Amino acid sequence: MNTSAVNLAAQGGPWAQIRTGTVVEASGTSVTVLVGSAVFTASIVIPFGIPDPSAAVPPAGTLVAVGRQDSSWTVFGAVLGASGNLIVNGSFENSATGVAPSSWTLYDVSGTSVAIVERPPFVVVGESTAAVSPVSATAVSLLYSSPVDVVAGERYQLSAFVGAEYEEGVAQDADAAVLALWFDDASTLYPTTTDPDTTVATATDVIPVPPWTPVSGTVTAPVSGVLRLALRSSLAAGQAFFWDFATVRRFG
Ligand SMILES: [Ca+2]
Repeated sequence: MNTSAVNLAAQGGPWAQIRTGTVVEASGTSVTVLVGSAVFTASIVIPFGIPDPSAAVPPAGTLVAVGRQDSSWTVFGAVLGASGNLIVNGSFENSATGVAPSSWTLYDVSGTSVAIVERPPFVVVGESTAAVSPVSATAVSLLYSSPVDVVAGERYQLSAFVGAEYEEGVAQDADAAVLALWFDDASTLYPTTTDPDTTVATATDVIPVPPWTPVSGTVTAPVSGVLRLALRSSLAAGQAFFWDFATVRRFG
């Protein structure tokens, strides 16, 4: 797991710092939040006059503002003006096991890969994940999402979780990345893009799942057109990736 983002997220200002993150899981009066490439537990500020504290707990997927002082993180509330998840089937629940995930497209950058829905016991959200594995000796692939209409200058948060599976004796050095792909319109497919791909976040030498490795970051749309989130898997024989909980949100 890339720990530099963890260190960055925990780096102290003179007094405190504010970040934007996505709620991964809500439990009681605390939540698990994904910020950058770090996942941590945060407590919640309850507005005065709320009789039931559990009503103030944001559900999974909510974009929230979190603040840190010393070692404790606190969620102040949902970010108003932020969109919900703009891509279809980001949790890979909409297809049967063993078939290609619906609303996603696989592109072979090099070699040949296959992407199918699997239901392992260690999902992030729901019951299903997308499993990507190489057919050739080595392979680099992009599994990219449904289209999202964007306006130049708007900011987007892209995130996903990846986990690796390695056969016995195989090097544990598979690399993952989340990319933003830019298109003229919703019907154009990769590699017919309008702008260079934006690498939003990377994870090198992804560790065996569980635990999952979060991969997330923000991007500003360079043009008005269409954005698709892409999950890049760089794999060799005996290596495979699971992907889950992919999101694209507009904010700011
Ligand atoms: Ca899922």
